[in-house]
Amino acid sequence: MAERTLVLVKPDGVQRGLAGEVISRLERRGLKLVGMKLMQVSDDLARQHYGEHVDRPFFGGLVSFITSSPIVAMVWEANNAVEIVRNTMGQTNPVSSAAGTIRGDLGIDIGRNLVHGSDSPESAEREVNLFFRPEEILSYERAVDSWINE
Ligand code: IDP
Ligand code: MG
Repeated sequence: MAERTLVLVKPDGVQRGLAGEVISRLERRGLKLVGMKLMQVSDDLARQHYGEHVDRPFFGGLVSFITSSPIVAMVWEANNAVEIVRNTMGQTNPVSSAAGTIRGDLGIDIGRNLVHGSDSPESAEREVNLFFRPEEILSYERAVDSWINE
């Protein structure tokens, strides 16, 4: 099975009407969408998801931001999905994100950087399981697959 990764359109992205833009960029890149839902993140889920940052000064703000308004949670699949999504998103701080990336084209502030993408295959597995039940992730064939992967 191809690698899977968790992508979130954060509250700023949904509020600004950019969920479609994010989805479109990942679709056009060639990744396969295998799970998607609009959801309100609970305080508990936010703290689990961002657990690695619990001691950072921005943790409180990050949890209140991600729980402040709905997000779009997605699972995308491809060989090397984690790395491909990370480089499609751009650097964490939009100030240094390359033009052509989601954050580099659409954002200017590290606290409003529009998207989340898992940072390793191990994080991806943990995060996908946090946000999705197994039956919410679908397996299907795309007729176009042989035009995307050799
Ligand atoms: P990532 O989202 O690119 O993986 P992480 O270092 O995992 O970046 O940080 C998680 C999120 O926390 C970032 O996307 C950003 O929204 C927020 N964040 C990270 N560093 C800072 C900071 O210095 N100030 C404010 N928010 C930050
Ligand atoms: Mg991260």
